[in-house]
Amino acid sequence: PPADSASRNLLIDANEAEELRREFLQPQPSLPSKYFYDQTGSELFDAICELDEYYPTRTEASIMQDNIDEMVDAIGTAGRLIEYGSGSSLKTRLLLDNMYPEVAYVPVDISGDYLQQVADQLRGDFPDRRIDPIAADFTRPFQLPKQQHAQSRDVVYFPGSTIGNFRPAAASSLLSQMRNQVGRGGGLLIGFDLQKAPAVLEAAYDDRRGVTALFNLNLLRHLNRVAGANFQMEQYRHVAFYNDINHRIEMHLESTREQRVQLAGCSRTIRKGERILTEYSHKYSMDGFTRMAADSGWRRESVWTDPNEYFAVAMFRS
Ligand code: AVI
Repeated sequence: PPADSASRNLLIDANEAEELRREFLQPQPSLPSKYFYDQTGSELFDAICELDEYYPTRTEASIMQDNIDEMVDAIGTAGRLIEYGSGSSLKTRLLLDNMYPEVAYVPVDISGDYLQQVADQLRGDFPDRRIDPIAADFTRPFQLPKQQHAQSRDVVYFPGSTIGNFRPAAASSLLSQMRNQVGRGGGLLIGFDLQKAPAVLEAAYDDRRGVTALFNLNLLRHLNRVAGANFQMEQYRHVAFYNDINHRIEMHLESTREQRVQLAGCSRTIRKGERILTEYSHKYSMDGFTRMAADSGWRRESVWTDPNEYFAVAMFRS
C-alpha cells in the first residue's frame, strides 16, 4: 500500500508517518511538538530551563521547595505517586526525599531503556523507596498493576506545565484518563503556568540568546533524520507570540522563501512568509484550570503559587 511504501526507510512507524502527513498537509501546516525532543532537542530544552527569561522551571521548583511539607501530607501516608512522562525524574527528587516511606514511586515514560536506567539510579539513591517503573505512552490509556492494600491511594504527578502543551480538548481527556486511572479518592498533583503580562511570556519563548529559536529549528533537523524530510533549516525563522484570545504562546517556523518540502512520503509547497505551527503552550487562570479539572471529575484541595503568581502547583482529589 502507498502509505507503507512511503514509510519505508523511515525511523518512525506507519501511524507516526500518517500523523505527520495529516498535520503537515492541513491548510495551516503544523508539526507535532513531540519531535522537539531528540537528544539535541532535550539538551536544548535543559538549556532553556536555565535561561533568565524562562521562569517556569525555577518558579515551580521554588513552589515545591517552599511547600514540600504540605504537599507530602496531601499525597498521603501510603500508596503510589505515578509520574506521567517522568524523563530523568530530576525534579521529583525533592518528593522522593520527603514523601512518607510507604509511598511507592511509579515513573511512566515512553522510552523504556532510559526509564530502566533512571530507575536503577533512583534505587541506588533511595534504597528504602519502592520504585516501580512503567514503560508506556501516557497520552494513551495504560494499565497499572493492582494496589496491594485497600487503604493505599494513587496520586498522579504531572509537573512542568506539560498540560499546557495539549489543546484544550486533549488536556481535558488526559485529565479524565488520569481520573479513571486513580479511581475515587485518588489524587492529582499538577503544575500549570498562569496568565501574566504578554511581554514576560513572549520573552520566555523568544530569549535574547536564541536558545528557544534553536530548539524550534531543531525539530526540522530531527524530521530530516527520522521522517525522510528535506527541510532547509536556514530558510526558516523562529516566531513566538502570545495569542491573548486563546491564552497561549504559539511557536511557529516562518519560511523566508517559497520552497517545496518532502516529509514522510508526501510533499507540499510552503510559500514565502508562510508559518508552520510547532507548539502551543497554554496559560491558565486559577479558576479556568480548576473548572477544566472539575469537568474531568477533579475537586481542587490545595493550590500553591509564587509571590508573583506566575505559576501554580495544585492538588486535586477525585
Ligand atoms: C515542555 N513545555 C512545558 C515547555 C513549555 O514551556 O511549553 C516547552 C517549551 N517550548 C518552548 N520553550 C519551552
